[in-house]
Amino acid sequence: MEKILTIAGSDCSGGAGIQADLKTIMANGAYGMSVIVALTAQNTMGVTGIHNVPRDFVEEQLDRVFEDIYPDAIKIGMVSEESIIKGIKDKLQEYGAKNIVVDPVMVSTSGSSLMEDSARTALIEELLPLAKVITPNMAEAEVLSGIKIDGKSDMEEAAKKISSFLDGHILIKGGHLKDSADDLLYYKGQVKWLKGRRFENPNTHGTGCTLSSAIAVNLGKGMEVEEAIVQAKEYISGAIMDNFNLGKGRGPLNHSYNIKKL
Ligand code: PXL
Repeated sequence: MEKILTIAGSDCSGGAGIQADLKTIMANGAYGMSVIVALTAQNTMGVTGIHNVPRDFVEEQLDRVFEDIYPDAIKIGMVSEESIIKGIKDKLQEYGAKNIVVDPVMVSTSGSSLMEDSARTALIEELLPLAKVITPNMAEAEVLSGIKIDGKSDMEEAAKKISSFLDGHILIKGGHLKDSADDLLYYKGQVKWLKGRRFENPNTHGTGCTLSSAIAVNLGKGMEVEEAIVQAKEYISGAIMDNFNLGKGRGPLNHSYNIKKL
């Protein structure tokens, strides 16, 4: 069984962050491990608090994972502080980590900021270069590229700009496009549009976490990047279409829709 590590923040309400990642990893048939870098106090209505884990302790967790159960792929999600980012980079380099997916989390689905401004440069300079795939949404792609995105051609421009930060693949998620929900996959100057379906379900808390974790599992299984993304989109579409409805705000997906009822 593939061993997948998520490095991310905890969402106590279970729909996003570490919790979404571990559920996704299990539902996709892999063994999940988690290095928690922050606790958040939140629910489907919003985030009220963030408590970061000190850099040393993030590094200590990474040491314990890598010295024992070496991950086949890694997903990095919310990392809100510059020092934590530097610690993660040092350790991933030390251990020669591979198949790294970076979800450059900046704002939650409910609209709360999940990254300190000072951490943005560190994310760009330290973490993006390690990634095989990065998965910004349109708002995150705007921040990373400095380009205002209104449509597909802006997405292509933004991806080109972002490609100066890494050799890996850039997946800009088009869920908020006006006339389609297609995602852009950009790699070494090549542009590919991946068809997306728009769902009426407003319950989308944790979709970014879920997609990036599913991609990591698929890379760990040895799939090529495009196939890993296409299959991950299939999984997430099923989890959204299940029309789960929990909480008073934008609710979570049903991560276990594909697992037989006991
Ligand atoms: O989906 C982005 C995200 C990542 N990590 C944590 C979150 C969220 C969104 O709410 O809470 C911990």
